[in-house]
Amino acid sequence: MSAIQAAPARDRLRIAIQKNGRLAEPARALLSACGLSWRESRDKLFCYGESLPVDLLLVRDDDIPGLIADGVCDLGIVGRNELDEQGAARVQAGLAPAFHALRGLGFGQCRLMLAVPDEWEWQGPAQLSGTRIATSYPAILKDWLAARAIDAQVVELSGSVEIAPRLGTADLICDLVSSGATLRANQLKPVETLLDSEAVLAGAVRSPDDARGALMAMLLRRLDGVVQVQDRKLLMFRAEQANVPALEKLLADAEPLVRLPADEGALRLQTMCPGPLTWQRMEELERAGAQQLMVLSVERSLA
Ligand code: PRT
Ligand code: ZN
Repeated sequence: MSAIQAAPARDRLRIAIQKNGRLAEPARALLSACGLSWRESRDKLFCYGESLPVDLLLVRDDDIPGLIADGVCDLGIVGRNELDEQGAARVQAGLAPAFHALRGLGFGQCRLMLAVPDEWEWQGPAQLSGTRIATSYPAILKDWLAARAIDAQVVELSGSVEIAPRLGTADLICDLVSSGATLRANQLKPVETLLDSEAVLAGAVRSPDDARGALMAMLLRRLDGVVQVQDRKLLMFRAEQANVPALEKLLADAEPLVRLPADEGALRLQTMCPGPLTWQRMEELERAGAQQLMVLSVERSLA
């Protein structure tokens, strides 16, 4: 008998998500919004799906791409930074691609950036030849340097990358940035973006063609319905005809206005806005003639 046996067929879908950390809560919230619910096990590593045959595995984010590659999990929610790093490392090691991003999920946004000491005068990537760059993303950084024919030394660190220049172990760093506060606190400034990242739903390059395939398709459709409406707001207001062109200009990023007749020759207008509608923006609309403004959240939609 062969030592390697085919994995037994599974009819339950398995999704790996971060156990603790930045992506843990939003990942669960997103899957709940897709109609999934679970019974948690005592060890809190496995959650048995109750509403659908979809189970969760709670792990470290670094383990998620590997669990998909090995077929232990079908899907995972992980930062694009982590997925791309492990994907690039596989390619650099001569392995075939095993996983890819299926959907961007609209949370966990950050950027993988090069940051140099404040006192550097940044003249562009050519300046990097001969420098030492500290990072936890060596594979992405090596690809980026190679694409620009820059000969720099990559110093791999698993954490506290931002203090490497002060410790003298590197000249600059390549790390994740969101607010930029960590860089500022370490007298560093961002100069180049290698990757715009967010949480993604990742899956195997070869998706299952059994019952799990159908479950996956259903989940993706629900997920699209949730993600699409995540930041969208339905805006409703009343306006005089004469003010509509100015209001349309202020709402250039929104869908075309739906116009319904209102009292005294005025119009009742409604549109879907892609981003958050701040108080400031509502007051601006009011000054341009919008009355009785109302902003409503969209819960779900099926396209
Ligand atoms: O235990 P486990 O291994 O699962 O967790 P972890 O510590 O590896 O990951 P975690 O929870 O810190 O991050 C998970 C994912 O969140 C990352 O892979 C990114 O996709 C995403 N994310 C979004 C971030 C950030 N924003 C972020 N700001 N991950 C890390 N940071 C760190 C960054 O490394 C730097 O140290 O925050 C600091 C910079 O933040 P600002 O706001 O000061 O710029
Ligand atoms: Zn991690």
